Amino acid sequence: MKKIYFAGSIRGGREKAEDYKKIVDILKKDAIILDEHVSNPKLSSTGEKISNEEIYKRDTNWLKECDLLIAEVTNPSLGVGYEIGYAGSLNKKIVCLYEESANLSGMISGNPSIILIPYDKIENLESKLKEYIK
Ligand code: 6IA
Repeated sequence: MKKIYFAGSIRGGREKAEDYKKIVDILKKDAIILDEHVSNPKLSSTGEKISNEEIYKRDTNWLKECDLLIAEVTNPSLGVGYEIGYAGSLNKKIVCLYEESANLSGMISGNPSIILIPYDKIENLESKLKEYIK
């Protein structure tokens, strides 16, 4: 099974946390998810008891290990943007999911090597995602 690093906003705001969970539940059927706790709605923006140094080290190691980065980018997050740039420098495949109404950064929407998947409802994402995880 492919290893997927899932990225979603934490300190950038947890408004979409329930949707991150739904997305990870879809992905988990066919892949190993690294950094799954990003999708835990119970993790607040003041969240986990782990130091910033440990977060950086653990997450950059997972990014090196993953086959694919899937980021939900509706809610802008400095950390998610950093992870996308980091994964790009490692030549990892990158998929960005976002609500159609999102005002996406040009650094994401203008990057020809990022696969962009706008969606109206999470339920309609499953078939699109399957293409990339198989
Ligand atoms: O800038 P943000 O916090 O929104 O960045 C979110 C992204 O950075 C996520 O995709 C995560 O992979 C990573 N990240 C940031 N914080 C954490 C974390 N604990 N645990 C795991 N990954 C993280 C944060 C706890 C903290 C709020 C006390």
